[in-house]
Amino acid sequence: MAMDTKALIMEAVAGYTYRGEYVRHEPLGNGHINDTFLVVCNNGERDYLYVLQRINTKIFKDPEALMNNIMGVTRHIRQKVKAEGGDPERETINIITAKTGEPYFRDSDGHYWKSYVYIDDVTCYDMVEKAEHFYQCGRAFGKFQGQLADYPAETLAETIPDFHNTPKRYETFEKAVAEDICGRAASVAAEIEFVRARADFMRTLTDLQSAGEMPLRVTHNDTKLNNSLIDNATGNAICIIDLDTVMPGLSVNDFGDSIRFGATTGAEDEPDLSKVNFDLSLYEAYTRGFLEGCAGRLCEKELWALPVGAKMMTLECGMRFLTDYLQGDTYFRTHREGHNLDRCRTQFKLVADMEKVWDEMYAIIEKNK
Ligand code: GN1
Ligand code: MG
Repeated sequence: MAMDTKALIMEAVAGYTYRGEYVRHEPLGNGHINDTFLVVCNNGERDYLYVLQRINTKIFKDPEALMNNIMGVTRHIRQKVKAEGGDPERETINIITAKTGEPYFRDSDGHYWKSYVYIDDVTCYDMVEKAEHFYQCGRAFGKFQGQLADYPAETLAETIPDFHNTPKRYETFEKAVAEDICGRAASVAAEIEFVRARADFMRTLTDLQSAGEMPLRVTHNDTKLNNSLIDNATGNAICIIDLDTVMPGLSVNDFGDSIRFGATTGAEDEPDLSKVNFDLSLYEAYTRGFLEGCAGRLCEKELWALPVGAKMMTLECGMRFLTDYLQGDTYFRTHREGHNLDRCRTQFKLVADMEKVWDEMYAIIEKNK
């Protein structure tokens, strides 16, 4: 029989050499996939804080390859940070190896865990409170891409194959509609229609990529605002976290995923759509930061496709939430009835808003490039 989570957490804690004695742990963050905890230890003089995360292996099927990616990428970033005179303890995550010497801990139930040093005196925002933070977030994700520009991409495992292959995601969606295993399709006919009307658009980026017009880069692939840490003292975004989906990918998707999550007046799961509007000024703030962070590295085609990336990631994410709703909410963690449907609707509202200001989105890129 599976052991309870508390017992497994304690087993994982015992699998690491933390400084001081274990005091307590608590859930950390709002991730939809992995289980994340803050572990507090104390040596009689001060606390030592660690992040401990159980990897969801239903989704990340090869956790050892995932950890190899993270070890390689953080080692690379650490060297860059050192070379620039930055603080390698705070400007990338520092993975702790388990007592076994491996970069992960495997518990008696077969779960894989990873752990890293908690970075203190930073804030992780779930919604943009000040445009400046979003600008900072853009800079940090742009810089992240620069730091990994010379990373040997071919050594990275694809932790989730076809992660941002939107046409493939569309096929999966159509299959979910056809199977309709929960009998929910009829009640979301409008949302299904919204997706279908944009089926052609979904090929835009993959077509450019197949034609060799879009360079493959090392990308983060989950560039939500809450995956960047803002230093409380300086207000600068100093560290990019959640490196599970670092893989070869498209720069415009990294740009786009940030926009879908941050350039909005409502939360990703806001049930009241009147509160959810695409915010062009936030889009501009992020664009400025991202282009500064990329420091001239993006080619003309990528610059042109930035708005496409924004709409693509928003549409894709909404479609993924809808697919999960149709399939019985088995992928994203949900906290209430219809949670995935609420999430889907905010994304589609943002897509519709973007379509209304499409020309302005291009103009903002032109102005800032
Ligand atoms: C998931 O677990 P979290 O919150 O880091 C998902 C992303 C989605 C995001 C939507 C591996 O990320 O792709 O954009 O939810 N991660 C995975 O909020 O599927
Ligand atoms: Mg993630």
